[in-house]
Amino acid sequence: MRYTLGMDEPAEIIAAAKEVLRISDRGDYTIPAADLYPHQWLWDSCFIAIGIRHYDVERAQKEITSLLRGQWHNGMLPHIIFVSGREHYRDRELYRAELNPNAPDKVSTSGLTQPPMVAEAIVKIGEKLDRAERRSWYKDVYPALLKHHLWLYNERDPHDEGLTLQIHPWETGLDNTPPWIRSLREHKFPLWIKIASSNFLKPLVNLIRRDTRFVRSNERLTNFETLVLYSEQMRIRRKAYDIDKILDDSLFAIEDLTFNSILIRANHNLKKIAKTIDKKLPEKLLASMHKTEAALETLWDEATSQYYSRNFVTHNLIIEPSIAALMPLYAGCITRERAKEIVKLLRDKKSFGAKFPVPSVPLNSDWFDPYRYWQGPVWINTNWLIIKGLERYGFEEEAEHIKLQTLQMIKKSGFYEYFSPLDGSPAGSKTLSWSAALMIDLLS
Ligand code: 9WN
Repeated sequence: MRYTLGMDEPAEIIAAAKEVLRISDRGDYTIPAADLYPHQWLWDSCFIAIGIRHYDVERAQKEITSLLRGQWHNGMLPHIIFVSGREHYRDRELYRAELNPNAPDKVSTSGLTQPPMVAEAIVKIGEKLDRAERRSWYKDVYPALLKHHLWLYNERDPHDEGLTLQIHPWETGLDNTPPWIRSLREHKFPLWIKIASSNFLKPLVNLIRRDTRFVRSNERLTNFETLVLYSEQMRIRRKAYDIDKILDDSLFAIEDLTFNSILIRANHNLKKIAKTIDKKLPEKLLASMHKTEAALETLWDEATSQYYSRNFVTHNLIIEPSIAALMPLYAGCITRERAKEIVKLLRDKKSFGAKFPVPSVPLNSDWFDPYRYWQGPVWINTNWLIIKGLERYGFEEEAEHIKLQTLQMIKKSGFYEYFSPLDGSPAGSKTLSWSAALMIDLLS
């Protein structure tokens, strides 16, 4: 297949990446992968637009405006907009977003969100437009973007601390990352989860799972993790996505480091957009944005010299290293001293300094597994975020190294979902749209 083998020159790789994106193109939006992810996802479409803008700006704009059609009346951007038709009835049923009066009327969506990458995608598209076009593009999307940021603070920062909280691992985009699975294990689970994830019932659960029909089970979440995430979603659905009710009896409410780092960048981009079109952001929002940057520092742990996510309920840091530790580089608001500490982790061969960087879990973690989803493999979107962060702080050499190794993995195997950090071998879906789109961006 042209898009998996024999790619050498950048032009060939770009052509192959475009082909992957063409296959998953559904008109105004792109699905992440036809096998595993047949709907439109929030941060996927943002990364996809960042790639597509290099050869079709208008289509990249559509990728974003099609996301905005899913916006809830309260401003939330949902993490999935479902395709219609009977085939995917079960996916829509899992959410039943219409239980909440804020759900949109014309499209079916999830009731959760995902990291706020939209502002970055809008600005990156803007870079490809002339001044007048850029202003008109920004004017078109500004009201929805502003509404989304207002929602993030109104609903997800109830104590006005500056950090937003996430109510489900799917909201962080790093589904089974060790800090979440550890936090979820502290939960009391319905007995059926214990029974259903026993070895005895494994064949039955495997039969129901859709993902393992396409990808080897050792590359996906365990049955226990899958069932726990599923049961958390059902609990949130029972509360009809009402945040007060959800927080009333929740142990899983996390101030996620990756999400909040991305929010900080997004805030900068929102300010840029507002300035370009002569809009004044509300004072309260500006104050919250300011607080977020200061609050990020409260996630630093002196004893281990790294940043972590925090449990919203107990206010304790979750001392469980993962790729999130590197994301404050992307936030761009930390001091150079802190940035140097992060780079130390990246260089450390026992930690994140793998032959093929950057593992989603440090190599010396008990959780590390080279092929298991967010518990070890290298993902192209997190590499992209880290590269951008390193460049911002002037660590050009480190950024270039990650870029080159990323290119090697893609050249050898194609646009897979993730790769082993030990030898670069591929895993997951064979054609993940953001792997293709972000490769275009890195090569352009
Ligand atoms: C649940 C689509 C999405 C990504 C996430 C990734 C995975 C979904 C899943 O796929 O999550 O949202 O079914 O596991 O973890 O980051 O946006 O590519």
